[in-house]
Amino acid sequence: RVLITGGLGQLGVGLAEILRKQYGTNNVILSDVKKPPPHVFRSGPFVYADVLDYKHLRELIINNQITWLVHYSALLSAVGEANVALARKINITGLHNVLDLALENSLRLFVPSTIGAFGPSSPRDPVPDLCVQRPRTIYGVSKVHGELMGEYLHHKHGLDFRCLRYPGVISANTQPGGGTTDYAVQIFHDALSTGHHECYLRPDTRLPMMHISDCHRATVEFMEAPECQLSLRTYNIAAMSFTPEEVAQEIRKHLPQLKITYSPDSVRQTIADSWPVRFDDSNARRDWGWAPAFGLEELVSDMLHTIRNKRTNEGLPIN
Ligand code: VAH
Repeated sequence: RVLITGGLGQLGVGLAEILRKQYGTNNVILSDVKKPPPHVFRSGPFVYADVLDYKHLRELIINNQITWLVHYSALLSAVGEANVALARKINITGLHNVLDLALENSLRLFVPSTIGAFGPSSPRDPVPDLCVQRPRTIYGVSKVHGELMGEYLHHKHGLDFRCLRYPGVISANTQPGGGTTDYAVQIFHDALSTGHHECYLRPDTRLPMMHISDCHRATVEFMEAPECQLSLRTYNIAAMSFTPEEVAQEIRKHLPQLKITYSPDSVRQTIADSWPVRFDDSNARRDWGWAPAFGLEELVSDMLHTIRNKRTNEGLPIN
């Protein structure tokens, strides 16, 4: 059975849907520290679980015979900078609870890392799997710590720790929750509603990005890969890198009237400028056959199509 923490964030519900198709609805349990919308309860088991409550998490894992744990609970980049104390608690103490429980119960543990695990002194274009990592956010620092702790427990005690460094994830039906790459989701909603997007990054800010279905497929394929194929425990995965100007241009092929104005926000611009421009994900491609399906063209047409349908179903006007 699979337990997903932080299940009500950008990624949990979609990942649960895919895993439930493969392993059965009742074998995938979503959890989070807030009440889910009704459709989440209808789609399969949900439990309240706080990663800071070690005893309750332990009870959940044992009583539900959990064998895989996907740990999505975390405060992401800009959100974390606005609440460093909470980010340190959730991203580090919460992580340690999960690591200890995974070791004690021999779980296969997936913890995501991020482009944010690199800093200004890392190679940026492209950034390899193994290089200097001196991130400048509490999010990045906690994610590097997660990579190091997971690999330490793997090498010392055989913990089946698996970690993918995600790019910015672009989704139509769920909100991103980090703040730095989130413009690349908002621009699609703005294009179909107001026709104008105000971007908090400079037009030339290039960042690695990925369509949410590629992100989910990479996670499942990686979790299912035989251990003997993994030469690393932490891998970069990539699909594309684009700037606000480039994604705006691609959207204009469908909606020529799209206006984009720029008012860079210094906090998020500084974070974005410290992150890699492109990922080198050749190890993931070689070891476990990673290959993205969505490039910028496919991403833009899928996002516009999905959001257009959503707005029509909700009776909202379309620009
Ligand atoms: C953020 N979307 O902006 C998240 C993600 C890699 C970026 O972590 O923080």
